[in-house]
Amino acid sequence: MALTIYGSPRSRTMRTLWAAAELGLTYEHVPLVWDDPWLKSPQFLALNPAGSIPTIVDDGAALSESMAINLYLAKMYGSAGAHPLYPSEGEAQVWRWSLWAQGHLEPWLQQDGRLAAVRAAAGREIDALVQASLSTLDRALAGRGWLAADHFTIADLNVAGVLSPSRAMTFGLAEHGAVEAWLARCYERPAARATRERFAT
Ligand SMILES: N[C@@H](CCC(=O)N[C@@H](CS)C(=O)NCC(=O)O)C(=O)O
Repeated sequence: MALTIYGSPRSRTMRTLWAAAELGLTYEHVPLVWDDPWLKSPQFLALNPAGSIPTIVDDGAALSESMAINLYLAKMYGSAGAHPLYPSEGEAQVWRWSLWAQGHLEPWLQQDGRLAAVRAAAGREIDALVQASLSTLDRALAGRGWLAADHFTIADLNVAGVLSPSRAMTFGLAEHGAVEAWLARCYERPAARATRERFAT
């Protein structure tokens, strides 16, 4: 296996770096930032026509989109063992929560500078959408430890990677106790701590 991960840890690439740590993968890291002109070079566009990060190349095959990358890595390298990151039982729930995170959480939380005007125009509407999604997550987590199985899986990582402690701090989780406790459990994991320390985020 020869894996290259393109993307700065101060981007959505952080969730892929965390997944790689959970899986114990070794990789070459190319920490391109979101506005690096090389992302729009013919060489990089051949890897990812969107010219965005994260992008990976694994044994010569390129893949982009953070959720797809994490699902691929987890399925390829994390399907075995007693508590697999990619569980065979619960696979559909892994897809469901990963897609939910990108469809129903990330659009309201992302801090993309180019969307500043859109966010300003939307005003408090976005707060209501964040709260509605957090209520969904809170209800799903009530009485259970993890989203897709009886142990931590890539579904938890993908949703927690979108939410993140720093984003959670901006709106608070006091009214969503199950989410607050689950997010703490996710980020207390050794691989999460090691990744954050390694990349100092
Ligand atoms: N849906 C994509 C979004 C990727 C994305 O927009 N990444 C940002 C950095 S976090 C980026 O590369 N922006 C530069 C651009 O799109 O030109 C994913 O989850 O990977």
